[in-house]
Amino acid sequence: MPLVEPFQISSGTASLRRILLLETHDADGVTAWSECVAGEQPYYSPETVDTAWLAIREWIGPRVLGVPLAGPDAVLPRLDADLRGHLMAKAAVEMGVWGLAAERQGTSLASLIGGTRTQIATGISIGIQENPARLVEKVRRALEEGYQKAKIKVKPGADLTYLAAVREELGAGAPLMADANSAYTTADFDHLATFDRFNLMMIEQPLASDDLVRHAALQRRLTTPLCLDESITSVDRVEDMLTLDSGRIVNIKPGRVGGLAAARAIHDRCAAAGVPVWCGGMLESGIGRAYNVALASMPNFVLPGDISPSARYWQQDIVIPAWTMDTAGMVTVPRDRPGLGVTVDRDRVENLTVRSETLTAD
Ligand code: OSB
Ligand code: MG
Repeated sequence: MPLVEPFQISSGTASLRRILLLETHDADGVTAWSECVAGEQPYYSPETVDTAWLAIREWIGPRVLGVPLAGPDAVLPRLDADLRGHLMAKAAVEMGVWGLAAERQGTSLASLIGGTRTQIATGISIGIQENPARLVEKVRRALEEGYQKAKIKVKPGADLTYLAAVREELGAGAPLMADANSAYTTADFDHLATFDRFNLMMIEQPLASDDLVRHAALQRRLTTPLCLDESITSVDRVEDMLTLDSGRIVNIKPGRVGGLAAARAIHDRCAAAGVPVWCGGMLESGIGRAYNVALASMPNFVLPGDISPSARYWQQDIVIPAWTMDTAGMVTVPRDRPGLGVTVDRDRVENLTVRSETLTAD
């Protein structure tokens, strides 16, 4: 699916998304769609859409197909028992089982997982722009549209002048944050320490994903809270973050952590520790978005999520109705509809399909 506009982060640009979708069937013929968040290139994490395809076919599928499961909570432990990594591939399968459970029970995914909100506060994630003036216009327009937070992608060489321009033009009250996708190192600490003057809500993932120790050292030099994204792959990583004070806010993406059970556990641990969380995004289609919206309806999602409406990404989404946001920057949780709360536009999915494979229990 071509993106409405290219999306540039510190490590690369996406203009088009090859999206891996799953349609999971249970023994009674109930079906549910889910989505893998892996990108085409390993710009965000080592997984890609092709490694996920391989992992699902070779290792993940065979561990769940035809296997009686007590419920969706049983999926990740089974996959994690002997398979290392491949969390995005695992998450795609795990979330499909949650979708199935919601369909079977005739309940919304949000209520199945214990979500309580009826609306989700929404922020926008804005890629690296050609120049600061273009960024200012993008952020200005987004805040006028109602977005409750603007996340600005940064990298060395495209940070201070950009953040300064936006803060200067849009005023002290504009809800701004930055996301570096691991573009900085300890050599940049003096530089990063100057970000405090922009009064950002948070700085997301400045350092490498496996570097909780150095994130803690950086947090000691900043009053702006650090938010961890790539670093948080499990509840144990949250424990490490809390022990070390590596970050004070967590971006939860179910696709990054192995699915909804892990996302919920991370939510609960953060709530107990008084750490605010918000739901991130991975430029998902309307299918992946349904899982993010359901997750973000849980009580400790107290900051605006990267849950933009369909039109921000796609000319035409693959779900009906498309996801929308109101002028107050809220996305409505489809609590009155069973399952994902949206219908998959099968004709459109078929037209966009370049490759498909059926996996069965043997
Ligand atoms: O770091 O949050 C990120 C998109 C692709 C990969 C990584 C990230 C993002 C975003 C986009 O920020 C959020 C969205 O889906 O709108
Ligand atoms: Mg991020």
